[in-house]
Amino acid sequence: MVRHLRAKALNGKEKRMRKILNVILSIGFLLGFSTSIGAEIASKADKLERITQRLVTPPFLPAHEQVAIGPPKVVQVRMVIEEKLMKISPDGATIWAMTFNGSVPGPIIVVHQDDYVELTLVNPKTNTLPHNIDFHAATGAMGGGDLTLVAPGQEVVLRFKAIKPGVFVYHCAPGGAMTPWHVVSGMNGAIMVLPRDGLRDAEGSPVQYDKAYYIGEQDFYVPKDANGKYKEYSTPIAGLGDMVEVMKSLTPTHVVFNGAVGALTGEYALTAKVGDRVLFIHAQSNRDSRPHLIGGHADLAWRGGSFRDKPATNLETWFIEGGSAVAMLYQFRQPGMYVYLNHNLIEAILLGAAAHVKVEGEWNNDLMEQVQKPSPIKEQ
Ligand SMILES: [Cu+2]
Repeated sequence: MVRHLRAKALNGKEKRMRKILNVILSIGFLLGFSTSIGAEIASKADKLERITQRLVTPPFLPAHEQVAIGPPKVVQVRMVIEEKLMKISPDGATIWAMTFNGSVPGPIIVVHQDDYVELTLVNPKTNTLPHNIDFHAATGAMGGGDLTLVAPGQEVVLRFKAIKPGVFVYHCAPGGAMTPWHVVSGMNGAIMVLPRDGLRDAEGSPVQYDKAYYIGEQDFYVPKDANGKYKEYSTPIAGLGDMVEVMKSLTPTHVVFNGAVGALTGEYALTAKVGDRVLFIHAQSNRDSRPHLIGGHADLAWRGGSFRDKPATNLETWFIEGGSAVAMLYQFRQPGMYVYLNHNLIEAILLGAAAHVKVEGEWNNDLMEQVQKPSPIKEQ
């Protein structure tokens, strides 16, 4: 699966380049995007109960209630940014992944509408670049991006109120070409803001899920050398120029689920039992996608990710506008191996955007039966 390679030491030239880049970024960011705040209204968060949410590695979700218990809370989370060289495919391609908490995508946060998210964002001094976070679920200051830019060796605390229920992406957005570069280097994730009284179906009746999985779809743009071999770099910044050229072609070399080709297939398959209602949260921070479950359907799909809207029903394929997340609920009715993929089949099969769901249970011949095995054609 994902193999982490050891970073090579920075040489003197790269150290100087990094310092210059940091200075340019900081100045540009302050001049170009700083938020001017006039009179201020006090936050009501100080009076609320505080809880800590322990974030977990995708495709899993942190422990959470589907229906909120009690009044809104302040949900404290901590993310540590990690730059690391990751192998993303059996074809040998590697990328200097920029990660929240070490994974591509970053961990999913789960709260309820009107809760406050209080994030401590840590950029350890072992990193080489400034980073920040833009939450599509937040209101103001570039989604929090203006208030969270941290250089290596710094941490920052941002609190925002989750006023809209739905699934949303978050991503790093340090400004200029840094923003798409960080996003396609893996620096993105999702947050689910549940309605306080839980999800509702198309008729408005409460609906619960038995399991939930979080899939982060990632387009990668890995440069190749003159012989067509994937290039590997000693630091993230060393690959910037080459990678921007591949990015500008708008042709990804890899499109994967959860950080690497095969990260959710075979022994890493998602699992369910016949009868389970499984919520799939699927995010794409940069490009469009069109998820499909081979052999199943979307019983309910919250298009655009808004839980305030009625879900669509019984879809064969649903859509993700680049820069958003979508939630889909499906009750498995038949056992076996399902493929959950981006139904651009070239992206799914040739570039990597596919997952397996292994479902256990009793086969229902009423839904499907092989009436005759393959056999020689009979004379009519
Ligand atoms: Cu970043």
